[in-house]
Amino acid sequence: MSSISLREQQHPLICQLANCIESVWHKHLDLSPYHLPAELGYVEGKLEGEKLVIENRCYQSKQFRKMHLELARVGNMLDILHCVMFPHPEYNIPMFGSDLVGGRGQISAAIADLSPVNLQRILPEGYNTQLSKLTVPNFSQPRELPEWGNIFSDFCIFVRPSSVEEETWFLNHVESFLEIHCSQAIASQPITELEMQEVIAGQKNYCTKQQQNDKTRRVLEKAFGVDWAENYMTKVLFDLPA
Ligand code: BLA
Repeated sequence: MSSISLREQQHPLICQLANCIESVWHKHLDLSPYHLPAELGYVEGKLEGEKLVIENRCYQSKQFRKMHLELARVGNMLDILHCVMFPHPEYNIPMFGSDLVGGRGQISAAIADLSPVNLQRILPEGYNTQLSKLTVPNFSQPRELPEWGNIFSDFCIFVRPSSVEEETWFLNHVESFLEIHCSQAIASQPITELEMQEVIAGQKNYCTKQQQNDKTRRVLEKAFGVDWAENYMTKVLFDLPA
């Protein structure tokens, strides 16, 4: 099954965001394929008797070591979009991350951020200027970040969209993040070896914190087992540069 068909079966916001992400990527960046570890591009398992299907699309570009878009579906119960753009550590640019989790017609978690990768949690000036100009939509159901969520910036959006209108606000806001990210990234200059060490530490901290997301881990463990989940979370979802 191609990922177009999985996408079309998923919640409309997931399908729209997946299309949006790929179209902004194609518009700004010179993409080449990124090969995931063998056997992990398309996977199927069983979660409580329901079929869990995971489909991955992965690219790289001059500024980004790995641009990962993942769609997952558990029977008719759970629809997931997961996306992370990992910059090459020779660029001091943030990590874009987004997760949409929903089921039975309702998205329960919609999160997107451009997360700083230095230990002081400061975004580059150009990002700050551009992001500060965005109008933050007035979502009726904001959500509380978990403890490990201190990696996210002040611009992070984490909500339960309560209507089609709010879903559109979320979609448009993430599109603005991606437009800002791609244009800032293209304009950014490589950093020194010393600065690179700090960026690598920041990316490592980001991944270590994301690996503490028990809600993601539990879904993967129940479908594929503890060892498979650990491998997937550390080698596919949140791996570190070699
Ligand atoms: C929440 N992630 C969740 C939830 C589930 C998953 C079931 C709970 C939904 C809810 O509370 O309403 C599951 N997410 C998955 C699975 C995958 C996935 C199985 O991506 C497999 C690929 N998560 C990310 C990224 C971010 C992220 C990139 O992968 C943010 C940039 C955040 N997901 C995130 C946060 C929560 C969440 C902050 C809420 C966690 C909590 O409330 O404890």
